[in-house]
Amino acid sequence: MKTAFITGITGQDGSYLAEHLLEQGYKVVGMMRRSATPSTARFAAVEDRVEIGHGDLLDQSSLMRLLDEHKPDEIYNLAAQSFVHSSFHEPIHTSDVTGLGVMRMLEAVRLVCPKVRFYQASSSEMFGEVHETPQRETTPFHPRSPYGVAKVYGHWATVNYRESYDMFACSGILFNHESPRRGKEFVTRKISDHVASIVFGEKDQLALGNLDARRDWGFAGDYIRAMHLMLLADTPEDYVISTGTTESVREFCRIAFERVGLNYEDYVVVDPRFFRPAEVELLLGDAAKAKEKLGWEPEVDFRGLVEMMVDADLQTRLDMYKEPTRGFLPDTLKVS
Ligand code: NAP
Ligand code: F7E
Repeated sequence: MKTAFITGITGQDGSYLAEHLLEQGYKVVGMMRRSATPSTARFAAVEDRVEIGHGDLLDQSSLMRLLDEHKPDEIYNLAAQSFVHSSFHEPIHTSDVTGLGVMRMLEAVRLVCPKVRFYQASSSEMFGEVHETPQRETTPFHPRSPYGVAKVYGHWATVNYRESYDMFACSGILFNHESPRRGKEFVTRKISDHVASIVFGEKDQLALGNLDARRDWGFAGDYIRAMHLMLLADTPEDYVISTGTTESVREFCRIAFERVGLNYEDYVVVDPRFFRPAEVELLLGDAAKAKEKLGWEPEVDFRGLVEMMVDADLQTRLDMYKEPTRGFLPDTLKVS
């Protein structure tokens, strides 16, 4: 039985990846950092099948101890301070975790288990102020936030360790991917959660920042399959993972409110607090290499993603309130 070691197991991607790898017959070890209120909610469905090891990307010795203890075949480095907006408020912390944390993982691998297959969670935020559209593996980087800068560092550290030490190290340049398990600070989940709150009378409006920003949004459940495929390939390479479509925040709002028979213009207000010092205006990925070499393709389209997220947040409220106070509910929801 192969062992997979996942950092960031409590996050959105960590939970989907753990489920996927367990289905594929892996033993899964997840790294969790100490917290006053530890949260295993996202991977609750498989909690009793995941082994937890305590460690932190800020603590080199914990990483080395865990790799030595568990001797994994594959490592997925998903842990990061991943919220771009916060990276402007906590640039040093973000650099330490999201940038230097990758180097700590790579050093732990080099010293403890150099034959392991290593995946680094790189990001389309590295393209930032884009130099070409669509963005592909060869597009130059121009990050627009401390988060993006830190991810560029982690990306090149991964490439460098592959070239210097012949390690099987891959960097997945993933475009935005979302799900009902997305944190509520990210715009997609903020919108779906507010739609449900508005329908059930908890809130009357939704305050957002830049409605014209465009993203290539996919479903997290599709994207974690690509991570696994990268580590199963014959050679370690870097891949763009994206849907090849781009939509605005405004369009996400329009479809989300339409799902419950409401007009987003009646509820969305623009609040300057949610603007960033520098913005990434447009992202659109070209995942042709992943399709050709890994056979990877996304299964959920943009509308399917929006409706999945809105429905999940409605379902949670429906279980509490039974009746909506505004709009209507999709037929597929179930009253318990
Ligand atoms: P997420 O939900 O924010 O999860 C981040 C994870 O990192 C959490 O488990 C968090 O643990 C952990 N973490 C944070 N600081 C840590 C530290 N010092 N030591 C150990 N663990 C730490 O992120 P995600 O959406 O699943 O994304 C997974 C990875 O892909 C991240 O590296 C992200 O930057 C990258 N990425 C995401 C996207 C996307 O659209 N989702 C796109 C491209 C790349 P706590 O629960 O303790 O906070
Ligand atoms: O913002 C705009 C905001 O915070 C998307 C992370 O997973 O994907 C994510 O980073 C867009 C931006 O994600 C609000 O200005 C408008 O243009 O959902 P987001 P992100 O910054 O794209 C990349 C690929 C990652 O790697 C990151 O880890 O939406 N926007 N109004 C807003 N954004 C937020 N959060 N809140 C608003 O009210």
